[in-house]
Amino acid sequence: MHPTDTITAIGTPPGEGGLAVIRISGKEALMIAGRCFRPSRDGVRPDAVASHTVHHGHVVREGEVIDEVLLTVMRAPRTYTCEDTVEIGCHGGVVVTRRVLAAVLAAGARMAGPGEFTRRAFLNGRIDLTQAEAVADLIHARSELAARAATAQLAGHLSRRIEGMRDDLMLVLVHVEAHLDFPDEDIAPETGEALYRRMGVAREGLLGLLRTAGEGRVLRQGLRVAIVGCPNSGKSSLLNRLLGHERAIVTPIAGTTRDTIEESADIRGWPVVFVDTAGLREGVDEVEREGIRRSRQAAERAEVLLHVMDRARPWQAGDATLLEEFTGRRRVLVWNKSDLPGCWEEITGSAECGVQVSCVTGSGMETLKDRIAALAGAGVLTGDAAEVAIGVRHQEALRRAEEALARAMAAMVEGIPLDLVAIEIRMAVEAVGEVVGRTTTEDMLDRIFSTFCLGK
Ligand SMILES: Nc1nc2c(ncn2[C@@H]2O[C@H](COP(=O)(O)OP(=O)(O)OP(=O)(O)O)[C@@H](O)[C@H]2O)c(=O)[nH]1
Ligand SMILES: [Mg+2]
Repeated sequence: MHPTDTITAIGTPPGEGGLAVIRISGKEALMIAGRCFRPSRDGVRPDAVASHTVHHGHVVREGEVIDEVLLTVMRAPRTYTCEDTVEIGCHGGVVVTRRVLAAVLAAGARMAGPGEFTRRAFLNGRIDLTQAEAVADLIHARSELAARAATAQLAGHLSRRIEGMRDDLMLVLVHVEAHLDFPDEDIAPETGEALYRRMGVAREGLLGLLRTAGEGRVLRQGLRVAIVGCPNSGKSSLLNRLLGHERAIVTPIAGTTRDTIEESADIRGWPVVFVDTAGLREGVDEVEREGIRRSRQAAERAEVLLHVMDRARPWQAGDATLLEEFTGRRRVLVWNKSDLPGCWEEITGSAECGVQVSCVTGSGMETLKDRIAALAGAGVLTGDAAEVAIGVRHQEALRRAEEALARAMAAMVEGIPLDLVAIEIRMAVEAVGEVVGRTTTEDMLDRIFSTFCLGK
């Protein structure tokens, strides 16, 4: 379980930059660094210097100087992985970085797999599984709220909730199992009731966490919002406005957009993936028909639709058909071109109130962004995301825990033998424990860490 070899990888993104960092972690890290580092001051040896110190020198390989570097030496256990760690800060060129890495590999380190440094931090007990996952969430965060939620998870907010819940369930389990040792004695009614109440509280806690799954998913994957409507209604103009730059081509010609265009944006802190689509009408030519097929596909895949309508031209039969096509979907009706005289009033009698906007003047955009943000969150997370929003893996395990607990509670009510109740409670304890990684399998860890970047 506990790895003993020494791993290395480039910790910074590939490409050109001012600096790059090559990490080395493991028992031999200081020795390996010593083999490829020539200090500027005589006598500085990575395995002899004090912990958490920085040293100037050169990386050399077979006598050849590869780069001028700063070497940071950090001894276990106060490091990211809890192991001896060396970080080499070198120049940020693609080739020079690779050559420094090659020198470290030649000195005896092994190339790290994706997420292997974080995996070691987990295996060495510095962080639990939800915190390890938060590292990946933080790196991939595409909005401010997403980054803040990941930081809170990394700080252990979710871990503490989970551990607290697990402790409560353990207590119940211990009580129930104690009674199993005396099969002739019935559990006293008041004890039974107290246990049942405790289980109810734990179950409420589980349900509360499960309610954050929707927001957790949006924070991690972004809310998919398709911009749909008739040709020329201003869909591409709206995309550009929401992004704040001219991403899509806008012309007065109906049928300008053919292919779907996807772009991410940060809307009131929420990560949102906007998809601009071809205007929906009877396709004129083959290319446009294919575009329209893709529009409908994008609309289907989206969680929210922005249905754009041009109020400055007379109402047409097609408008009603489209409104009809998307009823029942989570959508915002966007009445565009409010800077021009309107030809028709908003559809009245509909409970949906639209948002009046102008892509030319920008009026109404703030209201529209508020509406999109409101659709992103179900209101579980507040503005400051020091809260918890669970991910898909957590959701799956917690749901299993909740179901087992519900069965245990039902069994108690029905007077089913206590050993069966205990089995269900044990299942719940184990499922909750999986979230923080108390019970893991190699497979499960492989799956989690394979989504990490190299060098993390
Ligand atoms: N006056 C005014 N014109 C607008 C507004 N929004 C878009 N337009 C104009 O409407 C025309 C069509 O805009 P687009 O954004 O290309 O429309 P679209 O819905 O993407 O059109 P297709 O890609 O063909 O389906 C362009 O000439 C825009 O300048 C607006 O709010 N006010
Ligand atoms: Mg367009």
